Amino acid sequence: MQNNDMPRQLWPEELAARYREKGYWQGETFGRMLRDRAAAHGSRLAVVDGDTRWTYAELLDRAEAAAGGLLSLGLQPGDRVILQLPNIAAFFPAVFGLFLAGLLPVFALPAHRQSELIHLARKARAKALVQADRHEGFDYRPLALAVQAEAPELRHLVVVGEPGPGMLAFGDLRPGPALPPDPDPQSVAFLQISGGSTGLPKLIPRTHDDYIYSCRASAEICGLGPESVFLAALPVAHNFTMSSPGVFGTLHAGGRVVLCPNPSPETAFALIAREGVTITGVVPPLALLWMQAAPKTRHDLSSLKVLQVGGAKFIPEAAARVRPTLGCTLQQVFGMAEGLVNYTRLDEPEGIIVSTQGRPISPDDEILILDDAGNPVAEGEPGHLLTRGPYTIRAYHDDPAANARSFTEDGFYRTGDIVRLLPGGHLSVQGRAGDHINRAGEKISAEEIEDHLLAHPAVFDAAVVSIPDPFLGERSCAFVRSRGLAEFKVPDEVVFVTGFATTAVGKVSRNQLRADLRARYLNEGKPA
Ligand code: OOB
Repeated sequence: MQNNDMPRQLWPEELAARYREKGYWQGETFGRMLRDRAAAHGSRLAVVDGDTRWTYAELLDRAEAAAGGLLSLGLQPGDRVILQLPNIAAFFPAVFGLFLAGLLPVFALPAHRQSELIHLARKARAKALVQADRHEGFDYRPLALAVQAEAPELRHLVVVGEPGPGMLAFGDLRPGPALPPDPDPQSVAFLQISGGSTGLPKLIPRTHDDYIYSCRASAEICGLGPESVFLAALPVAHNFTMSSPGVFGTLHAGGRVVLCPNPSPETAFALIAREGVTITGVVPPLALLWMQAAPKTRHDLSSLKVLQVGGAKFIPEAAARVRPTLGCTLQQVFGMAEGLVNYTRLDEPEGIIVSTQGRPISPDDEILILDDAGNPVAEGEPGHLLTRGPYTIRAYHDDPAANARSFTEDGFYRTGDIVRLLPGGHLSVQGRAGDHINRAGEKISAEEIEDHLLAHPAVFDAAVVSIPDPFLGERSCAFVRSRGLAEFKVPDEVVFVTGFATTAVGKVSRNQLRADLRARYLNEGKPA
C-alpha cells in the first residue's frame, strides 16, 4: 500500500486534462523509463564513473537488485529515503532502485550536514538514509549516526562503501520481495529541496508525469539523442544537473552520463577529452574558471558542443567569451527546483544568448510579472516573477505557512525573482526580492543563518546580508550584536565536533575533551 500521508500532487483536473491532452504528461514513470531504455538500448553505455562503465541493461539489473534489497529491509512503497550521494555511479542504481520499489528519494546534497539532514529527515519522516562512506575527505558515517539520534523514524543507514556500526552496505542489499506494480504517473516520485529564501529548506514534491515532461522537453531543446554524452560536473542531486536536461534528460534520450568527481578544470577537461563529452552544465564562477584554464589546457575540448550556465546570473561580458574561449555554444539556464526552467535556444542569435536568461520550456508555462502591489508591470519593466504550468509545483510538502506565502490562490508560484520580459519572450533576471544570498548558485536563506547565529549564547542579535563578489556573484556577511561579554572571556579556540564524549551518567566529559585536545596538540607538535 502507498503510504497515505503523501498525497497525489494535484493540479486542478481541468489543467491536468489539458496537460495530458497536449502530450506533456505521457503517463510515463521513472521505473518504466529505465526499463524501456534498457529494452531499446541494452548494450549501450548509460553511466561512466572512472573505470566503472555500465550499460543500460547492467544499470537496470543493479537498480532491480537495489529495489528488492531496499524492500527486504521492511520499507513500504511510499516511504521516504534520504539519498545523499556524491557524483558516483552508485547514485543511479540507488535512485532507480528507489523508484522501482515505489520508495521516494529525498535528495540531499553532499555538502549538507546535521542541521539540514535532521530537518529533512523529520520533515519527510524518512525511514532510511543512503550515503557514501567517505567523499572529498569527509566521513559521512558519524554524520549518519548523529542524524539518526535526532530523527527517531530513521531506522536504516545504508552506506555505499564500508558501513560503520549499525549500518548496512548498499552492495550487500540482496533481492527481496517482488517489486510493486508501476505507480500512478501523477503520484509524487520524489522530494527535491528548495534553495529556500526563508528558514530551513522546503520539500518540493515532483510527480513522475511533471518531472519526466521537463526532462524530455529539455533534452529536445538541447538536441540530445543516443550519441549525446553529458558530463555531470555539478552535484548530480541538484535540479539543474538532474533535469535540465541533466542526467535524467540524457538517459531519457538514450545518451551517456559521465560523472565528474569534482568540477575543477583539470578533472573536467580530462573527462571531456577522454569520453567525448558533448554537453555539460556549470554555475557562473565555474564557467569563469574553465574559461581561464581553457587556453592553456593540453586536453582536446573539441567534442564539447554546448556549455550550459545557470543557477545564478551570468554577466553578459563573461557570457560573450564562452564561444571564443571554449569553442562551443553557450546556453543560459534560469531554473528553479520548484519547476519553471528557461533556456536560450541553441540556434538563437548570439546577442540573445549572451544577454538573456532564456525563455520557458513549455508553451503552457504561464508567466506573470507584477509590481509590489500585485498589478502587471508595463511591458519590459522589472517586476516579481510568478509562474504556473505543467511542471511547476502547486504546493510544498507539509508546509502551510510557506504555501500561503509562496503560492497565489489560483496556483501561481511566487519565485522571489525580479525579472524583465523582453519582446521576444525572453527573460532577463534583475535580482531577488527577498533576503536570500545566491553564492555561486548555492542559495542561502538569511533567516536560516541568523537563527544559527542567534543560537549562540554570545550573540544578542544577528542580520545576514549579501555582498557582491566578483567571483561568486554574491557572498554572505553576518552583522552580529554581541551580548556584551568581556573580551578576555571570549574563547581563544573553537573546535567543531559532531558529538561529545559523555560520562557514565551522560554528562559531557570535560576530561575526555581535555585529553582529545592534548592529543591533538601533541600530534600537531604544538605545546599543550
Ligand atoms: C536552480 O535551482 P534552485 O532551486 O537552486 O534555485 C532557483 C533560483 C531562482 O529562483 C533564481 O533566483 C536563481 O536560482 N537562478 C538564477 C539563474 N538560475 C537560477 N538567477 C539568475 N540567472 C540564472 N540563470 O538554480 C536551477 C534549477 C534548474 C536549472 C538551473 C538552475
